[in-house]
Amino acid sequence: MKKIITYGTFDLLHYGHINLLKRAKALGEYLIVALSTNEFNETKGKKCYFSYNERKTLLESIRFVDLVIPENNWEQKINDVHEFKIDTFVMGSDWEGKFDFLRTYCEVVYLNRTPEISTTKIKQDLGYC
Ligand code: C2G
Repeated sequence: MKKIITYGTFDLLHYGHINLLKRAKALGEYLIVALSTNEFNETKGKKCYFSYNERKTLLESIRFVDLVIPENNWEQKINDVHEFKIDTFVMGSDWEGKFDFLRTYCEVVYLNRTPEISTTKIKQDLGYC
């Protein structure tokens, strides 16, 4: 069974995220999402609208997603790849090249980002920033 992992905040969940998760799952049979905790997001300079548990519930309801685990820090990826016996690490193309160090441990794939949608755009279009 080919196992895939991807990482992110997924707040506010939108179709760009779904496009990523759908394509990531298509690369194997089992998709793990490492979901950034609120505390980790603070270090990323991101303020979440939904709590970790709310974002986890949303992701677990997506048919492409098989398991959601916490992403607590930048350093856990190598351990995650070993612990979950990951075959392929996937991220959107805005992260192109940033995680190539993982090629020692697994396949690394960057999928094209869905260009026209982002949480920032949603907030701007709604007049919130
Ligand atoms: N994404 C996408 N298209 C968009 C928006 C996001 O393909 N229009 C992808 C991103 O490239 C990423 C995933 O969806 O692969 C999750 O996006 P974010 O929640 O913004 O993730 P980020 O905050 O970048 O956290 O350790 C990695 C970090 O946790 C990534």
